[in-house]
Amino acid sequence: MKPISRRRFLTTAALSVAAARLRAQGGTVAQVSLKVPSEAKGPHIPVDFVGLSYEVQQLTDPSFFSPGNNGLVRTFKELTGSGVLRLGGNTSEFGWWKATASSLEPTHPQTRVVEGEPKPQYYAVTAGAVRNLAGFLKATGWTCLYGIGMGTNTPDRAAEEAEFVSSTLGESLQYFQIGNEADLFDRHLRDPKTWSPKTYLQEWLAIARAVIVRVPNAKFGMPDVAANVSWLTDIADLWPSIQSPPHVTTLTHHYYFGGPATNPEVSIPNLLKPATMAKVQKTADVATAAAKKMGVRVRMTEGNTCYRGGKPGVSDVFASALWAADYSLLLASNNYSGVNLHGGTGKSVANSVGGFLPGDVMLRDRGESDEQIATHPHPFYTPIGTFGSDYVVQPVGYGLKFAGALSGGALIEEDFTSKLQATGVDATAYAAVLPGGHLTLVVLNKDAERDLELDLDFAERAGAVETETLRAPALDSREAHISGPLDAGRLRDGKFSVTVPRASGLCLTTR
Ligand code: BDP
Repeated sequence: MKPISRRRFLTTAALSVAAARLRAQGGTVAQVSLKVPSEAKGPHIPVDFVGLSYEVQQLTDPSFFSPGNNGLVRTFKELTGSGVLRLGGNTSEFGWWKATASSLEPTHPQTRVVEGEPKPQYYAVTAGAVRNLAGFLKATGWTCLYGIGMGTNTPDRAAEEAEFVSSTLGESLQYFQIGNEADLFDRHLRDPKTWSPKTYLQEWLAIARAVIVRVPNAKFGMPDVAANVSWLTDIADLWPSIQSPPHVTTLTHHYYFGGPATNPEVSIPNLLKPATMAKVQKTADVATAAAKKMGVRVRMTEGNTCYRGGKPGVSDVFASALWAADYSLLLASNNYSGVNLHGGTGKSVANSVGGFLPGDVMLRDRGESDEQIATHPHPFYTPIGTFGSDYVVQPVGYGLKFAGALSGGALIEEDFTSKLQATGVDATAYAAVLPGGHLTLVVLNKDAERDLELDLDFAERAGAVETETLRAPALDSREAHISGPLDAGRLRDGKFSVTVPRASGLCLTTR
């Protein structure tokens, strides 16, 4: 028998104590051996994979996305030094380009008032707000996907706005998006009898062509559907029939796990269970096939745990951090160019969903006082919470940041997740080789009860091991912490053993 090394003995001893303690608490431990090859044959994750999504309404306060808004600049940089800010949301359909102080608001939008959709009220976007946005992007190192409305816009107004935005944002502008969730326009903005991917495409082309007249090198992402990814398939099928098509770089869709807050299906166990990610995989299969057909990238441009502003106790707790990390990395492994989780100020999102957040009604019904309600982030799902003049990264934001550890890397094509889940543990794992050659493995143990003891085999690799953890006292704690990187020792014959406690994430790097 091979003699057990002192380190291995100490680690094993410590683990047995931990395991015994856990068993005493009613928890269980699963032991899994994983081989982690060094060859990265999977998709390359862009350095700027991680992104956020905000409402266009946010631009009505030009001091928000501004280089002088130091707290927000700092918090964006805390999430990632190179992210992508997407501006859109339901309020983008009601944003109007106010070119000069004397520009007149368009006549009142003719829409049907529907619960959960924005009220017919316009939001002015001014040159000052766009100039400040340019400064904000420079200060943060982020780029922008800029949303121009379609629902109540005209090709002329859209083109005028695009011209100013393009010249002002310069290199910080990745592309324009025209219209938000057009697959839902039949609810309140268009005639359900005639609205379809085909009629959408006609309207979209009229605006895109008007934009190209003023911005000849304009790039676009589309169709930004809410959920119906079959629109991507339809568009990819229709695309070859378009003469001199505009330069579309990305097919886009949104994703909300469920909603609204009153829906009992929106729960921590449902959010974290493997079946949830199996559904995400199905959507990704449809979206990536359409993108491949069109020869473009695919991106999830707006999403989160629970639509209509999120659900307290699910969207604003640690479970959402594990969900965000897992969701983002699953999309990365499907070759998505990025993910933008939606958030912003409470007012902007309340405006986007008809004036109030169902989660607030829920808390009031439960007897929470206004002071208690104010301690929750608004909207409940926002990655960055606004509390007065303070900006605070929320659990879902920490999950996104944690997933960002693999940005810039090339994924190792190995189905670690199936091996982990074969033991009955609700855990997933992704590994990538990063520029510089080091290998990083992210393990997300979403299981509420079982710890994971991992015996990792990095084959012929040698070197030091560093670990970082994503943790909180419990899945329903309104907090999340990333600690590390800590020096965790060295690989021995390419091997390393480590425990990933239930409800936690581990990011392990071998250098
Ligand atoms: C999306 C909308 C966005 C909303 C969000 C929500 O695009 O404007 O804020 O849902 O319901 O569908 O929370």
